Amino acid sequence: MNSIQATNIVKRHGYRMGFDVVRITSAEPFLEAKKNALNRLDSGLMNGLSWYDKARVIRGSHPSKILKEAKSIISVAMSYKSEDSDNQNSSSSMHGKVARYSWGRDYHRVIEKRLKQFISGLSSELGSEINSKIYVDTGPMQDRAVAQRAGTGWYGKNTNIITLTHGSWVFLGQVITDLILQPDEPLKKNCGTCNLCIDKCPTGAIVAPYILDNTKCISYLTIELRESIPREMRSQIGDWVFGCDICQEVCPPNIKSLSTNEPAFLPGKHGYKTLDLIPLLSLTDEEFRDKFQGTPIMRAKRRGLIRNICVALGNIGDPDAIPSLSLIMKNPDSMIVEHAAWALGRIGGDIARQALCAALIGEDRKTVISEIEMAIELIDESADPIKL
Ligand code: B12
Repeated sequence: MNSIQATNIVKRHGYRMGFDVVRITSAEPFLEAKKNALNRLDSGLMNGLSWYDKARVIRGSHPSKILKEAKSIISVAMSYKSEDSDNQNSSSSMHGKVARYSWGRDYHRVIEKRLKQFISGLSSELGSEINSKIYVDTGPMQDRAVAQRAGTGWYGKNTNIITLTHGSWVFLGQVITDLILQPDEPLKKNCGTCNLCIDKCPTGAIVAPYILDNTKCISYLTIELRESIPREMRSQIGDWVFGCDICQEVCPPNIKSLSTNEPAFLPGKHGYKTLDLIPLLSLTDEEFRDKFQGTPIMRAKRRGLIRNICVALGNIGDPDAIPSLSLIMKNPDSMIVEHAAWALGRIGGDIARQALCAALIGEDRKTVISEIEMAIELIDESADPIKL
């Protein structure tokens, strides 16, 4: 069988397995992506992700370091865009938004499993064992660089890969193989003069076209960051409690993009589109696991999610949140208490102030005291008629 026939079989089989885009690139090193990623690291724009280091970038830019006999890479994209069905079941305003990629089941597991089935089916069709390495954000490979070179999509200015059919609402995966296949060309498309993602990012995280400052991205702040969210960023996070989609929601190619056919990514059954915030504040570790097992939300961990919920409640500003936030002020975890204090300060009013003052009694953690004092100050400032 020649490489053209093998390529046709690979693509046909890939589409049959439910992937929305299936393209091929060579296993040559990704030198441009390596340079860009190393620059990003050097400039501190990937700070906060300790696992994203130089060694990882170098390894992920050289497929032959991962699979010695690598010849081709099969790049796949799978849509996670569902129709905007609403799974809110309460009329309260105290809901937080969850990024679309986590409305369903954890994509790493779903796509990795599908790619394994794809490879085993392909081996049978081609009549020979395939040497392969599979990645779906599961290792050092630069998933977007592979997708760009294979023509699976083009780099948007928000750094996301945008496909022709399904926009950027796609997960990316790839199989590095020893198969000799016909490589596709990169797409001849770009974002032109559109800067909507840059203009609409509330934290200014897209510091220049194609360059994201990880430390400012709401997705990083609400998912990856394990510590306190910097004070100056909190008010810009709005009601996002896990990830953020603003730079994709405003992106024109996403508006008419096709929806997913994959039931695992539909909301309601496995995951959540929005979260009813108040009940989550009192979740135990076990309850957290029961509710979010198998969804990407597990990554934030319970304490990260509670921290994010406090921030969202502060931004929503509904005084009905005060009793639950006051209870959280007794939490032994100072990070959580700091964010609850901040939220009470933002909501303001006498009852919030009383809760903050009560929490000061017997409190000896410096960071907590300082956060409570700032929150009280904020309430006093907004109540001071001279400063109004
Ligand atoms: C680290 C990481 C993050 C970090 C940092 C994001 C970032 N932009 O780097 C955080 C936690 C913030 C994050 C957020 C999100 N992530 Co993420 N993340 C990753 C991860 C693990 C590595 C990405 C990476 O290497 N970044 C380093 C920088 C240097 O690479 P880059 O952003 O791709 O930048 C390239 C371009 O800037 C380009 N470039 C530079 N200059 C120029 C100039 C021109 C003219 C051009 C054309 C290109 C160009 O070169 C760079 C290197 O290739 C990948 C999985 C993986 N293993 O690859 C998923 C991945 C990128 N994430 C993904 C998703 C879904 C998200 C979110 C949408 C989730 C959400 N809704 O909250 C957001 C999107 C935020 C955003 N605008 O990027 C998907 C993206 C799918 C897609 N369509 O692109 C990936 C590919 C996972 C997957 N396998 O599906 N993520």
